[in-house]
Amino acid sequence: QRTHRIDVFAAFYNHSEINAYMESLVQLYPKRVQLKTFGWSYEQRALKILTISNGDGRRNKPVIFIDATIHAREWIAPSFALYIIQQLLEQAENADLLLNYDWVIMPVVNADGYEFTHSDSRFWRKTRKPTPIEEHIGTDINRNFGYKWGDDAGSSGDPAEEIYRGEQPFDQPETQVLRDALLHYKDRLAFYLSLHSYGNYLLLPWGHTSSFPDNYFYMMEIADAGAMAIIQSTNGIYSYGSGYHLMYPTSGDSNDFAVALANATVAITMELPAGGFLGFDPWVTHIEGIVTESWVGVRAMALEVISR
Ligand code: ING
Ligand code: ZN
Repeated sequence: QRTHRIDVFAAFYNHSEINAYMESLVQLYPKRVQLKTFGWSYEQRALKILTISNGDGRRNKPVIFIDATIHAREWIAPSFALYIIQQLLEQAENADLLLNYDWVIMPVVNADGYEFTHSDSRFWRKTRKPTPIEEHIGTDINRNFGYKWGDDAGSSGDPAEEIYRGEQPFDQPETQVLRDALLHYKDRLAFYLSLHSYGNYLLLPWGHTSSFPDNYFYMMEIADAGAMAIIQSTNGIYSYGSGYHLMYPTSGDSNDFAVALANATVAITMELPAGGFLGFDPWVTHIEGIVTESWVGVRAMALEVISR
């Protein structure tokens, strides 16, 4: 049958194109790819998660879990997720990454917001579910997780704000889906990577406090491997350290949740490079450079995780 192919460097793709592409991968690689709808967005879009293996039939390998598009306007993130999928499926040189690990990839978490950035408002960040205040729509998924939710600084209770945390932890269906997916892989989450833009940062836990998780120095070694590989390949510069110290305090984010409640050994929020007018909107002509550079970093981090 016809399979739909995506040229990652040629365009930004919307939610339904990305879902159709993932469906086509199931047809193309039936032994290596599984696609599961983990739930639906507020506007009833299917939230799909792709699992990639080498097809050797071994079950319950440790997992490298990658999500993108928690924030709608950060368009380079889903493009990079698609590029990672193609690298794992099509490039024989990446077979070492799949020998003892499965990769689980969710390219579009905030499906409604992402569609809205294509149809209406390019710089929308939040979901599209109404809030108690009629004129304000949307919640920040990365403040809606139920670990240290609403703790101190780092989120807002005001629906007008871009970092509005919601009325309750996990009151957004998209947050519930990502929570359930992470908990599904609990205790075999070797590496959780959340793709955002922008700023060239590798953000480690914690976001909610100035202190550090027990294995912070191990996480720093992983981040260091990624940053060093990137600087050697393109001279691209990444800073790495805890989100709290390097950027700003955040509470209720997915990174902290993954480590605290889903037992992720390493959690990194990768802030991809800026582009375009406002940082979130790189030109199509910049996609290739950004995703190929970023892959060098992610590959190096994965190899460092795998070598332990
Ligand atoms: N930045 C992240 C945000 O959610 C972040 C920064 C994430 C900091 C996780 C610490 C932990 O605000 C963007 N660009 O979304
Ligand atoms: Zn973001």
